[in-house]
Amino acid sequence: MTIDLFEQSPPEPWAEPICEGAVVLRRFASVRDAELLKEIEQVADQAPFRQMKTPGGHTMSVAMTCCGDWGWVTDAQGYRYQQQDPVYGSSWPGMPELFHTLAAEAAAKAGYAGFEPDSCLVNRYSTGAKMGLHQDKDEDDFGQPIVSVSLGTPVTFQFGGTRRSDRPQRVLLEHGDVVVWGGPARLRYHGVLTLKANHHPLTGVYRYNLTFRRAR
Ligand code: MD3
Ligand code: FE
Repeated sequence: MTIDLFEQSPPEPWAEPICEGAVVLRRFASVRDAELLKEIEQVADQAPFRQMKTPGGHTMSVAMTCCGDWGWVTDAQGYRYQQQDPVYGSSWPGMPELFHTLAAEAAAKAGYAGFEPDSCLVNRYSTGAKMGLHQDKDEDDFGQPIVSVSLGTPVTFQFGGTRRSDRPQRVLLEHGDVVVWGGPARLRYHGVLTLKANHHPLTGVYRYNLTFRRAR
């Protein structure tokens, strides 16, 4: 018997619980990675990545764009979802079928059948970018889960409690990892440590994160 090194299939995704209500589906998005990247580029052709300002006047280190019916924005007026891209005043690009399907399948796998995201925030981290501890609370219904898809270079994710002062646990998120957050995990503080200089064959220096939400 011979072992054929050229006919190996990619590793199967596997589920890793983080806490009650949160599960990492390791490599869940890997098989569709090139298509996902193409879709991100097409979204960014219509709605370019931009570094928005927080209500406090700081420019975010993460560059963002959105697709779907509702886009998440921040400016001097505050954080909110809106249907127009503030750069051009036009609607956000439609959510690609692949995005919607992937998010719904991941949610179902985590026990949230029927998840219908109406918003996808696309975060682009370059070396040195980070996201401080925060809660996602601009959505109407916290009963809806959030699905996040990581692509490109790895990063250490921080997952805290329901108070900012709760000491966060650390989870390494790598290319293709999908996380579903719902139920008791939905309002927990979370953030992303500073992205280290790195290279990924598909994304170069970047880490992308797609965050799927039901905004309304
Ligand atoms: C845990 N983005 O855009 S996604 C964000 O990697 C955001 O770009 C991060 O946090 C990123 O708001 C992390 C993972 C995530 C998203 C929502 C959550 C974790 C969460 C909601 C509740 C608890
Ligand atoms: Fe968040």
